[in-house]
Amino acid sequence: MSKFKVSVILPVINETFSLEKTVEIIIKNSKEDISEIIIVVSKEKTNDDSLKLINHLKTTKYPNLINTYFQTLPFIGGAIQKGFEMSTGTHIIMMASDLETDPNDVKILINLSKLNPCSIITANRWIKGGSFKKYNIIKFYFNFLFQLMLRCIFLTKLSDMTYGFRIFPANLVKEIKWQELKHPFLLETILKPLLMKVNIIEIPSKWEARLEGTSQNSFIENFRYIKTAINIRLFWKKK
Ligand SMILES: Nc1nc2c(ncn2[C@@H]2O[C@H](COP(=O)(O)OP(=O)(O)OP(=O)(O)O)[C@@H](O)[C@H]2O)c(=O)[nH]1
Ligand SMILES: [Mg+2]
Repeated sequence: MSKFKVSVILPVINETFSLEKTVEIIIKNSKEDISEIIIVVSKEKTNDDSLKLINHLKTTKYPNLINTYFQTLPFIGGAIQKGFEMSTGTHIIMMASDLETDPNDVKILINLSKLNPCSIITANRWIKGGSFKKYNIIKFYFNFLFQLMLRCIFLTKLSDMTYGFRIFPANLVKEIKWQELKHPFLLETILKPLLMKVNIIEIPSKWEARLEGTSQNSFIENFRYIKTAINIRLFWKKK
């Protein structure tokens, strides 16, 4: 494999200081391993304050490290798929820019990925050392039950398949045909590799609710995850 380099994908809608802190921590801890930070924005939805900050980060604070793209497909899945397409590293990190994916864990993902370059390393809020802070209580119980259901359907010991915070070998994400555009995309990115028997390693991670902006995922949309899981289990075959 060529020299280990990571492309980090950050989708942005309404984050400012959270995005800046995310980028700062990643660069402070892992600059030598990062080939680029790919910020993906929506022409219709990303707000002006975020766009202004992104411009400042790209042109003044971290020139040569940040690339920005407009997504061509809608929603979070469309944004991350754009990042997958544009990434040039040997490995790709998928995370958020709202600080709900702790940027301090990025160096742990990278270090483990260096030791296991063909594996996916994925963050898990449910295992020892992981946690939820200010998570909606109803979502918390639903999330737990859903993970249990997924474990039965996919015969796996993984226990946080809906958390979109992981590092992948780039060749893997480029060879899979992705289908979801909304939040269930985050689940799709673990279920398809799981069916391909890719080795998946979990690390504990602490989730904490965002301090600015709003989630793009409505409560009712969470039920779409079930349809995604069943469709992939029953009908998906890697060509
Ligand atoms: N470019 C782009 N970014 C998005 C889109 N939807 C969400 N994001 C970003 O992706 C990250 C995660 O999205 P959230 O809407 O907070 O969803 P989540 O935290 O995964 O899910 P919940 O816990 O259910 O809110 C955030 O940094 C968002 O700004 C989108 O349509 N386009
Ligand atoms: Mg969020």
